[in-house]
Amino acid sequence: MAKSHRCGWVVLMGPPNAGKSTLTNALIGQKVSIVTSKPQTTRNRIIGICSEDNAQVIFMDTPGLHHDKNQMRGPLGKQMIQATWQSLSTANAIMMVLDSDLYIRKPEFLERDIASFKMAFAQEERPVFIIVNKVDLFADKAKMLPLLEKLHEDLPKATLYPLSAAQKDGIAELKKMLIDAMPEGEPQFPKDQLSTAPTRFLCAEIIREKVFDHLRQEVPYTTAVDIEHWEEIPEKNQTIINAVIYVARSSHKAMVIGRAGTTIKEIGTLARKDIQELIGGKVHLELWVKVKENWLEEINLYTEEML
Ligand SMILES: Nc1nc2c(ncn2[C@@H]2O[C@H](COP(=O)(O)OP(=O)(O)OP(=O)(O)O)[C@@H](O)[C@H]2O)c(=O)[nH]1
Ligand SMILES: [Mg+2]
Repeated sequence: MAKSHRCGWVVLMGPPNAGKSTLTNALIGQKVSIVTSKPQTTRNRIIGICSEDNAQVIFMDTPGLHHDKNQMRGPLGKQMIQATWQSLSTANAIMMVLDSDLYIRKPEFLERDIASFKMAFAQEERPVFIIVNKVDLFADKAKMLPLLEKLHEDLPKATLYPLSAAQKDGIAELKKMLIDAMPEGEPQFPKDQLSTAPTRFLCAEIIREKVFDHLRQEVPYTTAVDIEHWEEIPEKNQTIINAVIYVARSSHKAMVIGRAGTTIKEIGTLARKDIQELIGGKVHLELWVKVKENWLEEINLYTEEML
């Protein structure tokens, strides 16, 4: 291996719904982390690996940390907080991702949302990048100036970087900057590996993404997905997958199923399409909905050992 090879870890952290998972996927060039329009989608640390000839950058997408501690209660909340701060401790460089459009519309929310990060980064020796995301949402870029000034005041050593993760605008340049910030070192993963998450976990996540997309308000937050049966039939190039969507209440079960089963059917159709793309073969997907009032207390339903 040539001496100039760089390798290191980068954490993506920040408030919920800022676009951390969208940015992770854009940097990797493939979907490794689910994305929804609802906050607190990501529940675990998700690793995405970006390999180039002379560098490997390992990205850690983390759960968004809600400013209101009540929103992060219980074992699940605890796990989300832990996943985020632990990832920070192992990173060589830090990206804090922010929704620029939100703080341009509501500047008063900025301090509230970044207070804990500001504290954590105050004495930081490692490179910190503040990703000012979603710049596609407003045409007049001058609108960003007060936000950029405030961020510069708060974190003078950090590099401010406006971009649009959704439109992949500014991604290549960001990647270059991150590679330059990595220490020299050998690759830590095979160069064709994109994530450390097991395929079964990714499939459960895809189903959870569709549940988030199709259900309103609190229902997605009380659901978890478990793959119960996985059977590969090589001669048919087919995989049979049985998955259970756990809900906390029977009223939620009815909502997940929908009138005459329409909602669950749609969730299944969309999930199957994405899973087929992921595993590159035909998929027969069966979904079941089960009520498990205390699943939120059963940490093993949503904890995956990913490294
Ligand atoms: N317009 C626009 N929308 C974006 C951009 N990046 C992300 N989004 C949208 O913002 C929403 C949240 O994106 P995610 O990537 O799930 O955000 P996250 O920070 O991972 O959220 P949590 O995991 O819930 O903390 C989704 O609806 C995305 O499509 C962007 O650059 N522009
Ligand atoms: Mg996310």
